[in-house]
Amino acid sequence: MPANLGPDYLSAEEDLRHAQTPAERVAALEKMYAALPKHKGTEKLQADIKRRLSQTRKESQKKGPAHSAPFYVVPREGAGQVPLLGPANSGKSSLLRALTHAHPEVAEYPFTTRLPLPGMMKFEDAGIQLLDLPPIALEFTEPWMPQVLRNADPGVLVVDVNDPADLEEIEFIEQRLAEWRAPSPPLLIGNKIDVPGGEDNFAAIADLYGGRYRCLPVSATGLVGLPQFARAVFDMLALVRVYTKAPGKKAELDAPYILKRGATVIDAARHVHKDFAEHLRFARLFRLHGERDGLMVDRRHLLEDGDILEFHI
Ligand SMILES: Nc1nc2c(ncn2[C@@H]2O[C@H](COP(=O)(O)OP(=O)(O)O)[C@@H](O)[C@H]2O)c(=O)[nH]1
Ligand SMILES: [Mg+2]
Repeated sequence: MPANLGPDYLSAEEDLRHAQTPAERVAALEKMYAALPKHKGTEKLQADIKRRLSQTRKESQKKGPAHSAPFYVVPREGAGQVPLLGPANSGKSSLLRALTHAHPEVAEYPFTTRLPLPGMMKFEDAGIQLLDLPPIALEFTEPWMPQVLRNADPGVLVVDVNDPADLEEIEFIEQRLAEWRAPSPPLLIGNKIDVPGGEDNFAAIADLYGGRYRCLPVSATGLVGLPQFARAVFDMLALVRVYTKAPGKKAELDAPYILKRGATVIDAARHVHKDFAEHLRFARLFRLHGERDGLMVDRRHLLEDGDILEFHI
């Protein structure tokens, strides 16, 4: 190696050693090249850096780091995508089966299904996608799991109320989610309350975890608490359902527009039609059950679940 490499070159080389991403490597290599004295003695080195630069530039234009897990997404459908999280045998697949038309394998899961399985759960007139997953377990986690969870909405934690080991898993699962930068579940589902002693076990769990999670008792196979489950998941997603109506006509109640809580009249207008949003003067607000009939509201008015809007442009 030629002796006359200055401090700039050496510090750039140091940057390269610590670079975490292709973009950082490109930056370091560019600095090295710039700091390199250009003469006969460094020709080989110049060529070498140029070659690595062009290679790394190509890499940095690809999506994600070169050695990451294969890109895996479950296409979103409905008002939310809610993963079922929990240890093995807590009843995640049974819940999916009870609440959707999906047909997950029950009982043999840890060794059979290796992919997330979506199913559409009905909550009144809205559809919410549930994702059945293999357990988050100490021994093994699917490489695609972090990515799928990061792209999903917050999940629900499903435990078997009669299995004390499941409670120990809660900490472990939360830890993993934090490592993966995936959202923490706001809802704890205590499953299998049909088993003798199950209700008492659930009460004890709710005592213990009620401060941290909203806790809900269900029986996936006994079909107990399932409507409450659907409502709790809808609440967790913090959504509002909004309907529209043309002046002088009846409201269109077959399919709601679904927006995030906090959305306003103008957000709803944008959803419905670009022209409404651009030319909106005001809206009239109706409710499913008739109170506030036709109240005039402006574009900043905060929407509530069940609002019916009549746009005036
Ligand atoms: N008694 C009872 N058994 C259940 C209930 N839900 C699931 N199971 C049983 O628990 C076992 C594991 O269920 P599964 O849905 O495969 O759990 P997963 O591993 O979390 O997907 C199966 O034998 C189910 O039949 C429930 O609510 N009550
Ligand atoms: Mg399962």
